[in-house]
Amino acid sequence: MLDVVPTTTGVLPDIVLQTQADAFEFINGDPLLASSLWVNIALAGFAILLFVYMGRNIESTRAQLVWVATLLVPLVSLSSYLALTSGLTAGFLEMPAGHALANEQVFSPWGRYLTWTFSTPMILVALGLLAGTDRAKLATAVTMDIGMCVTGLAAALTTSSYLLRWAFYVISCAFFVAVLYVLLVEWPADATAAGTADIFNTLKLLTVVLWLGYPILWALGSEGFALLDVAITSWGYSGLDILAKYVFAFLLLRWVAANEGTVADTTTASTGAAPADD
Ligand code: RET
Repeated sequence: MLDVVPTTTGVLPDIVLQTQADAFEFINGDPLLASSLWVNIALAGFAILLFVYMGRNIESTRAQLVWVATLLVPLVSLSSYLALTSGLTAGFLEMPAGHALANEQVFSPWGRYLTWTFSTPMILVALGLLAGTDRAKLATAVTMDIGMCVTGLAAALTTSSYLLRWAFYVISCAFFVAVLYVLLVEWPADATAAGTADIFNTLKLLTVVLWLGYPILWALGSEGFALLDVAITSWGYSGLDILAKYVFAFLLLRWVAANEGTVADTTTASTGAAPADD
């Protein structure tokens, strides 16, 4: 539905796309954009069934915890992509002066940044448990990660000032640096002590390389310098999601299912105590 809105500046178009149904029609009327979302809905559904099956015989508390955290990744993803496709968490924002698309109604899939707040901590919980880390480092990684996602959401939603959009972006990057520090410096040492270094280092590399793609894409996409169009940006995120979520989770679960004893015996880094049921 198109709404007529009064404008005082004369700069804004008189007809503005703004309802949930408008977002739904915009998305599903563009096959490239729509497929970037529907492919992930299908993959998330498949991953949920596969991961439930892969974890069916896992018995120890710690390995079950890794499994549940991993399973939550496609569960959140399914909800996230359904919310985007329906137009519930996507809309149109008027970009501020200074932005390449200033004064235009730009499609914004802001729900992505919102739902990363729930999915990325699960990835970190699974990795931290695999590395046998302690609660302080786990809490640091998770809270810094949530800070990264929420300020990323703020960067995407700020329409009053171009400068402030980038200020939120820089703050989000600062949170990201803290996450990278834990992943690259703290947890590898913990994983070596826990006897999970091989799989941890593979997953760490996958995670760090893929996660670095997200801020780059944000900067190049329609939210940032607008060098890439909306559908290409969306496919960029969807492609990164497929690797950073489903491929990552599959490799992790396959290893956990085959090496449950190692995960169950993992000792907490700081205390040397077996943490399985703490
Ligand atoms: C944003 C923009 C602001 C600066 C930074 C970002 C980083 C995002 C990352 C997202 C990872 C998402 C994953 C989702 C899986 O469900 C918010 C793009 C640093 C790293 C792995």
